[in-house]
Amino acid sequence: MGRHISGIIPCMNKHLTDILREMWEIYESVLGDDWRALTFRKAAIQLEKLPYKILSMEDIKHISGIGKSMVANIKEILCTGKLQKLECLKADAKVSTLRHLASVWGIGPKLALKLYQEGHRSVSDLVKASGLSQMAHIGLKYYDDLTLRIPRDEVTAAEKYVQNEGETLCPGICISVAGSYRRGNLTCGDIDFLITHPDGHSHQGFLAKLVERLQSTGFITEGLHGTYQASKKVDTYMGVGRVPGYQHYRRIDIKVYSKEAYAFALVYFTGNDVLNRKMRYAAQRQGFKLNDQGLYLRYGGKKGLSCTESIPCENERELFRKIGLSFLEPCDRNL
Ligand code: DCP
Ligand code: MG
Ligand code: MN
Repeated sequence: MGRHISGIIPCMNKHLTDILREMWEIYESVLGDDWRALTFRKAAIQLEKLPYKILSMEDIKHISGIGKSMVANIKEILCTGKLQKLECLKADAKVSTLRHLASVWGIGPKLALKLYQEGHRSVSDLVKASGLSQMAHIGLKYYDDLTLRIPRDEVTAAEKYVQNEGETLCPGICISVAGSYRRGNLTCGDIDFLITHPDGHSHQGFLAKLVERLQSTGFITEGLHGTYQASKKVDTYMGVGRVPGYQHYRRIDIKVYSKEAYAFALVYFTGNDVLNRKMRYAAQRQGFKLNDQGLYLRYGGKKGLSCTESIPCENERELFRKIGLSFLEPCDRNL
């Protein structure tokens, strides 16, 4: 099913989904209303998967998971070609300004609102703003490039490049790109590197060395290290870089995990986030707590304490099985 979304089969229902996607985007990144965002998102993605074009309400009768008010929205779009709610939101000067401010990497709905209240109205005058995070400064500096989607072939080139540099630094290191790229999407928002070492110890301290190397070759131009906690089994870097031979600067995430945590990390970091939420619920139903580092047995009910040692999982299939879900290929994880 994910194939449709990744653009291999064109979407038959753009007349509906463009509007639903815009509502999703406004609720999520401007209004910070995650629940409403999710209802529009689910509907958009359901309709994108349909192999036929919806022309009348008859055509959506059999689709599950679309509630009453979403049916009303779809009916309105079919009849009028528009959604009044969206027209109102777009006509609202404050909403469109917030949307513009929140288009900067590192500026979420809350910060956008604060900046708005301080009188900021455009991305170009944010350089004068005080109290921006380091992330937002990077987002501003590379603003034009970071709003662009990344074609798949450029991500492939990035993966090869970093694999090569990594191998030179630490033979046997395992580097791959997860996220939307691994789900097979034709364009990506960023490049999500996931790293481990099969020997069980060489991953330790590798990230700092890799970042230093990638900075010296000019691949990474900017970035922030996450705070490393040995207890957390993960080392993180978020930055901006440019693949040799390519024009634009891109957002880069790098995460290094221990061999034991890798299967959990691979599933989590491949996503998508809706599947991650579904997997956490499934785990809960079986009496577990699941995160990007492990699967932990709970005692004392749903909200009870969980064990500190993870149940081992060699690979993704084993994890799906242990929480009672059937395995999904990465290309089928665009839920
Ligand atoms: N993730 C998550 N919840 C979040 C953020 C991320 O579960 N709030 C997981 C699922 C994502 C993965 O991490 O698929 C990578 O995060 P990205 O934000 O890079 O998202 P994608 O790679 O899926 O999409 P994009 O092409 O926009 O980068
Ligand atoms: Mg990504
Ligand atoms: Mn990412």
